[in-house]
Amino acid sequence: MDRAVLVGAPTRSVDERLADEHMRELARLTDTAGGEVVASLQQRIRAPHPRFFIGEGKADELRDLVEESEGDLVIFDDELSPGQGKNLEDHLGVRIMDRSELILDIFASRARTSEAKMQVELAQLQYLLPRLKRMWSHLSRIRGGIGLRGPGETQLETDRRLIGKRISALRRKLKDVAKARQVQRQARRGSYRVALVGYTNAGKSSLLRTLSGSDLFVENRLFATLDSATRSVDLGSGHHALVTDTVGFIRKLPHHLIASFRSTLEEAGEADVLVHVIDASHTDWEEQKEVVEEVLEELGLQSAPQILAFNKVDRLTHAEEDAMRQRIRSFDSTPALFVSALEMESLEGLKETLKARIRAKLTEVEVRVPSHDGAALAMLYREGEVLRREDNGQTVTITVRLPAASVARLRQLGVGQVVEAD
Ligand SMILES: Nc1nc2c(ncn2[C@@H]2O[C@H](COP(=O)(O)OP(=O)(O)OP(=O)(O)O)[C@@H](O)[C@H]2O)c(=O)[nH]1
Ligand SMILES: [Mg+2]
Repeated sequence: MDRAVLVGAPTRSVDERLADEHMRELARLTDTAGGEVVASLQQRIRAPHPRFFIGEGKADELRDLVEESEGDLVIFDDELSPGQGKNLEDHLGVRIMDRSELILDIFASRARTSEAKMQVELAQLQYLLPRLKRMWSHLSRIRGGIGLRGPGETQLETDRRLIGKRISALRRKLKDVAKARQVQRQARRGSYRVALVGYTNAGKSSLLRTLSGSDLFVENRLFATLDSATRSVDLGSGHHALVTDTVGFIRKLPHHLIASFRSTLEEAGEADVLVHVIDASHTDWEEQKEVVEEVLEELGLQSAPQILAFNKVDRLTHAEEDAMRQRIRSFDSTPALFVSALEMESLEGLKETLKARIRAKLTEVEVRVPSHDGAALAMLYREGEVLRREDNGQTVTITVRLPAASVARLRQLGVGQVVEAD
């Protein structure tokens, strides 16, 4: 296990409490990556120093600290330039990582599907390319996914040209996968689609697990989920939604990662509504919420319809919950709900809200079908909400609320007579 020394260098404008929280988060990331935190150091800076990011005196102090604590890895909370990384490595004599690299490393060890693996590898290679000189020494330590150690690829794959080639190959393959997924998505057209987004560890997977009663990986570590998973959720009264769980966001998410996960996240963009899951029990939920909003903006999703789900309220006292409701009221007009992913009953409000949205999208039509057309009748009951039914011998007249796609299909199939009700 790596013995890690953490370094934070917040600018003077960041308040104390937040700066501490950022260090705690870096420690959690280190733990998630399998490292052990043996020491940490902070310096307030006005602006990054060109040579070491932190000041030169502080860099000497860091060297002593590394020695004292027998650290073999130094992790910076901020992104280092290739030059700074190299200078620090020379000065300290141990491996240097920055936050981006740490996150990439976690993603690499956690990616499961081939698509996620390719996305992470692409991001890693793009990060690696300008830092090749420094990386050369510890390339072999980068775990999984990077594809440099596959069979028959044992030697000099680190060459820039080859990495460049690999990057284009990955881009091509990912494009194909994205295309295949689009076909899959088209098959889902007509269903109401919900995407769960939010900060890592907010409880997205837990929420979907409870809503759908299916098995999904949940863990009290960062980035438990890297691959989006979609489940059908029964909302009651014959309504269903397809709910997608997505990768969690984090402060200073490396932009290469956002770029390579873009196509997976684009799926969120096609959803009818985004449910933004917030860990209400986290002291810094407001900052986390802002981070998520920033990433959504980067993905061009800032104006997608949203519902805020304040999760983990089981951990709040009534007083805390009340205070929070007050705070939220002052925000904006985004609908907000309090839930606990661990308690099914607390999710009723969310289900009702989704149902109301589905209803608002349905078109009410009157359909007259021959009474022997069992298939058509079954379809109406399956896909819609039947409001009235009149049997008059040869024909059945059904008033039903249907998704637009079903109405179109009825017309296409020429099933009976379809009249839009008003
Ligand atoms: N007390 C409490 N714990 C919760 C609740 N929802 C989730 N958790 C816990 O929070 C941790 C993270 O839950 P996940 O569902 O894995 O969170 P996630 O948002 O999917 O996280 P990533 O996949 O890492 O982005 C787990 O330990 C859950 O058991 C809740 O409503 N109440
Ligand atoms: Mg998850």
